[in-house]
Amino acid sequence: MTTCRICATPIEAFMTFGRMPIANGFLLPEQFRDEYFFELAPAFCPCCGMLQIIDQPAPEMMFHGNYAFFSGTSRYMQAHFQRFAQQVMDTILPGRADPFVVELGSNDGIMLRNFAAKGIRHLGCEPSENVAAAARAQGVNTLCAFFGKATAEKIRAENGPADAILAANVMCHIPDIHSVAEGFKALLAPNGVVMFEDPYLGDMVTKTSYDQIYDEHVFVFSALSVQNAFARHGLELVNVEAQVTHGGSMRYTLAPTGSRPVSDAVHALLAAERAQGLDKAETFDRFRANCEKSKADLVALLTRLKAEGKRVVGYGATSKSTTVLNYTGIGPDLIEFISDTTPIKQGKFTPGAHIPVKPYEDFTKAYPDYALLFAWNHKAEIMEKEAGFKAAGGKWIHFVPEVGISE
Ligand code: DWN
Repeated sequence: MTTCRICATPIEAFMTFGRMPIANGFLLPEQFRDEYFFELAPAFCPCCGMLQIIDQPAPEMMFHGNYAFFSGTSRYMQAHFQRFAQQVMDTILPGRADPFVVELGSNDGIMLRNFAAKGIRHLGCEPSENVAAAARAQGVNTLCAFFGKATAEKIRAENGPADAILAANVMCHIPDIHSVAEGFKALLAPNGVVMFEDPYLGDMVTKTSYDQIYDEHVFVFSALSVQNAFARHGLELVNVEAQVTHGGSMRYTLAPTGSRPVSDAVHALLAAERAQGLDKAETFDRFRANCEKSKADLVALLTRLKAEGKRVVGYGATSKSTTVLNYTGIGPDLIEFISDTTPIKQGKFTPGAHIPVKPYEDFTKAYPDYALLFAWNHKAEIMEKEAGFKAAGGKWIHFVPEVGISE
């Protein structure tokens, strides 16, 4: 029997997306034969409200020296993390002598470089060596390690307590939240805070953005589940701030229980989540039905376009697209290639579906009739730069919040 990773209550999957490969496991033809698959099945814990996947591949299979996702590929995300860092500098660090900031999963240093530029003591803790090296090359102090209690104690012994511990799109990747929470307690200064943001369950349910569920995302958080997960470790949810990034995210602030007032925003969001049914299993039965409809609609649309002789390519070989492609069974027969600006993905094939990934220039040099926007969370940035595609008569296919074609 499977039990909840947070509260050990027995849980069951409410649906399965079927056999899934490693979401960022872009590969070459000679690797197809040995490709790894696991069953991707989400479950909701009726006791603590945590949405989680039943099985997750070992961390070393997902995060390693060839990790394919570099945060700095989006200009909008660079600006977002500059604002996040500035918020910490303006609201948390003032009045502290020689403050120290730690970031979990600091990737290529997209956030910490803002602290480095101001001469603020900082340390990134990043398990994938290649992205950690990219951060160091930009002057961002980076330790190549998974974060947990032992790592936190080592960091504290060498640097002293942290005034702010940050994480963006990282906490939802870590199955052992309890070890991370103990790490926070070991490392945090008594008046320090933890601030982290991740894709938000409320948005995922509203938009049927089932592609947020893949191997790396072991959890999809709500305020209810975050509050429950950390309260047992003496950490209180004291603030929440909605973010537009990654298709709808939430920034959570935790502090040692009783050390800071709980904001009105926390009370309001908890009430809104209960009203939305994020504390009820039935909500996820409806979500499953919406996923099935989205799948059928997307397959029908692409099949029709193929029958009409149209060229369709994908835009953005996201991790999320691995769930979409493998759940729907869409392959190279329906999508000619996926264009992506990340060099490490180019010339390879998408996990499981084996659609070629080509450089961005392949998209612009011969525009297709239709582009399926896998990187839908970057829509504003992409639309800004793709006026030429539209002017050439190209059309966008979207699948969030529902399947359709935009002129
Ligand atoms: O949590 C995670 C999020 C933050 O990042 C990770 N588990 C992995 C990753 O997820 P993702 O791959 O779904 O993230 P993105 O940011 O949606 O990926 C965008 C992809 O699209 C990248 O491969 C870069 C590419 N891209 C592009 O080709 N042209 C992106 C933009 C903005 C563009 O203009």
